[in-house]
Amino acid sequence: MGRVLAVVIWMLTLGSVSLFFVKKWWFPTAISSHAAALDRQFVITIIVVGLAFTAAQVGLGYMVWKYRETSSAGRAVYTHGSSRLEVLWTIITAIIFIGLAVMGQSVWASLHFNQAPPGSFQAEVVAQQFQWNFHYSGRDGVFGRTDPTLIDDSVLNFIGLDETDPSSRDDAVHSVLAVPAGRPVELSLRSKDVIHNFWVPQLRFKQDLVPGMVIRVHFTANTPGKYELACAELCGQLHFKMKSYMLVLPEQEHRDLMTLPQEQFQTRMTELLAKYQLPSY
Ligand SMILES: [Cu+2]
Repeated sequence: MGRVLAVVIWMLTLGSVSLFFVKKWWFPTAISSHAAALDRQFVITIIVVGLAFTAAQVGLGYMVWKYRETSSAGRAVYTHGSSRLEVLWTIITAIIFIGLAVMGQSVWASLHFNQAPPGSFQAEVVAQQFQWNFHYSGRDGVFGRTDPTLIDDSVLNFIGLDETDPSSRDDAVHSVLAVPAGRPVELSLRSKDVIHNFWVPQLRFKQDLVPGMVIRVHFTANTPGKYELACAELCGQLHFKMKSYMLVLPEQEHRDLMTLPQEQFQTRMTELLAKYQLPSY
């Protein structure tokens, strides 16, 4: 029985590790400037963790094989093990994992701690159960005033836009995010109710939207196209419906869209959504 168990352990190990070599299930192609660095960090981590996992499982199988029950085996004896070895491998593990964290944090910090480059395209994001609202500043580049007391979903004023403010006249609000290709984008993320999470897999980051906070993130998307945008935080019963799209548009097409008045903006957005296809996985 011991031998069978050892072989099962080895087979499971081989099976699960081989999934990473098949490369059938992997990330969708990345489209953002920082994605290569994040992917590199991920691959390094998975190799290190994969080696440790394989070594531990092979060792486990070996022990199960070697110390299996046999007719000649005597009674089991208790052993405390080796404190020196325990200290040693704890230190090695700590060095490896802290090392990985330090290596990864520079990529992470460049996204989350640094200011967005000047001239970034700005969009305000207001998440709610269960939809995304993207607020665009329109032709004047100035966001109209918003006020939580003006929020009224029944008249489709999801973000509380103050219609009496002159800068809000050319603003547009849509459930789809449209960003320019090759230009830095800064999003200001807010939530009206519970914690949501902004996630476009091709951008390689997720960011929570927390009620009462404005969280800024920036990225540069380089490949024009249509991408799925999901809420990645279980935010209620209809969480699964909280999905939308991110359109990455060539700069001119994006500029044209942003200068359209509200009604034409909606129509153009529908056309663009039909024009671009989702990437195949
Ligand atoms: Cu959500």
